[in-house]
Amino acid sequence: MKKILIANRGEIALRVMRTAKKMGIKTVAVYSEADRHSPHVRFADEAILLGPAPSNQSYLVMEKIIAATKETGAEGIHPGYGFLSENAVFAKMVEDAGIRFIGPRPHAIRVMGSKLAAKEAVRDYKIPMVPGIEEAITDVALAKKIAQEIGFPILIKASAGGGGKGMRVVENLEELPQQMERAISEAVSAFGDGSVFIEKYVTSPRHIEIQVLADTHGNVLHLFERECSVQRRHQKVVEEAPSVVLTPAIREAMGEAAVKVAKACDYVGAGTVEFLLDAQKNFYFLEMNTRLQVEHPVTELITGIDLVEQQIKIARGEKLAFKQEDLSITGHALELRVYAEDPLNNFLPSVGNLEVYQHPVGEGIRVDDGFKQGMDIPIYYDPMISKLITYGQTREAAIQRMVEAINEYKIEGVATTLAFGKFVCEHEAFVSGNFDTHFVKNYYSPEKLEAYRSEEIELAAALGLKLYLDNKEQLQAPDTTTSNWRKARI
Ligand code: MV4
Repeated sequence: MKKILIANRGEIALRVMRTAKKMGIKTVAVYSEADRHSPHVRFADEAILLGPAPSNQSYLVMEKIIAATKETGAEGIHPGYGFLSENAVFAKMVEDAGIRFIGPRPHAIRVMGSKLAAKEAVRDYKIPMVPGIEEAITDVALAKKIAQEIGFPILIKASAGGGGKGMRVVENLEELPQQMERAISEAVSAFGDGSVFIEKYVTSPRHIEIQVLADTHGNVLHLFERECSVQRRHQKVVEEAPSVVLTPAIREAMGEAAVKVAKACDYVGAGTVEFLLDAQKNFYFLEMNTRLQVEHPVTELITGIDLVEQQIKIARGEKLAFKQEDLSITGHALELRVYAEDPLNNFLPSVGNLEVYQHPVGEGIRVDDGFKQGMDIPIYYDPMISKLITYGQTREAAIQRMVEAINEYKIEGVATTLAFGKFVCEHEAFVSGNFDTHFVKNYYSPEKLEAYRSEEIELAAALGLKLYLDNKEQLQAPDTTTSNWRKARI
């Protein structure tokens, strides 16, 4: 592959192009009318306009992307995340057009796109799963019987689900019929597929995912875990690697389970296997994401492996150049997603002009972004401004770098989640590592953020005063007879 097209925008398009350039591969950007002046368009060797700003007229139009690939002579398509990245129809269309899809085969995307199909695919692989059923259910009487067998609380989940849609916790028999009806109708309207199933509800889990890489020669490896428990309404806030709670034994067992899941669907490329970890440290397979994830940089920092480079090499048909034994974890990495959203106003998107935008730079700091100062943040797409990734030898060092780096951002023109991110990173529960998927719900409120910020201002003022008082003596009447330097030597 000498030239690839990146079917995406923003930070991930840029991030993919950077690695392509490093590998000597030419890049083709695609863009919508809202993105004419975006960095990903400028960075690419060539760029093709897709159409109007709404993604269903640009980034989601499969035929236009295939046409742009043919027109420019690109030999592969990298889909990034979101948009068409987990669309099996698109992956098939790309293949049929004689273009390499830099990602898994349509079969793996299709199987993992359905939770029930995924359960069926891994059935013979002895993967730990939450107690529950493996077929869609419509009959309320049968659902009641199953719920009683499993024991309340139960969770009704949509097979086609994602982002928590079509998911309902049921505490007792009485509320089951209504909740089931709601889950089904939500699933029908969101996915056009009303298939739901039942699982035991794991009440306070941690969300831990394993990065996998699989080549076309049957080699499958894992690159350890990412801890993604800190999320807000199924939107991840802070991700880290490694997780503070995994012992080497659990890590190995989860890694092996993830490799089996990948094998069960003939996976090729970079993928992520999601698990729940309960309070007793039992883990259960949830689902597999068949794309490069937003939070992949934390894995890159602790393993030293460029995941996009691996994706491209795998798509070229190369064998993985390392074995499981060659991989190890060095240091600790955190990622904070910085959004143009107002944490004091229910995280309402705060689109507008990035009048001032300066991000931190320095050792142990990586910023993946797709904006420049002066640009507008369009209303049409995800309002993520940048990903702030920090690295340190220890978790404490990575957290400290994160807090310092947050302080170094200068953003004006839109509200951001930076202060919320700092609140999280300095929270006792986060620092101690003792948290689960309910972190934000349990510990965050706009009032707490306000209190935290005024405390911070008071602390800064007190520190300023102390410094002033400490230095006052020296700052006062200059001693003309003996310099301080001379005094220090005496
Ligand atoms: C669960 C669960 C508890 N018990 N399944 C949320 C989205 C989808 N990927 C699966 N999800 C969950 N499945 C059982 N049996 C709790 C969640 C869940 C969750 C999982 C990971 C990260 C954040 C979450 C927030 C709420 C619920």
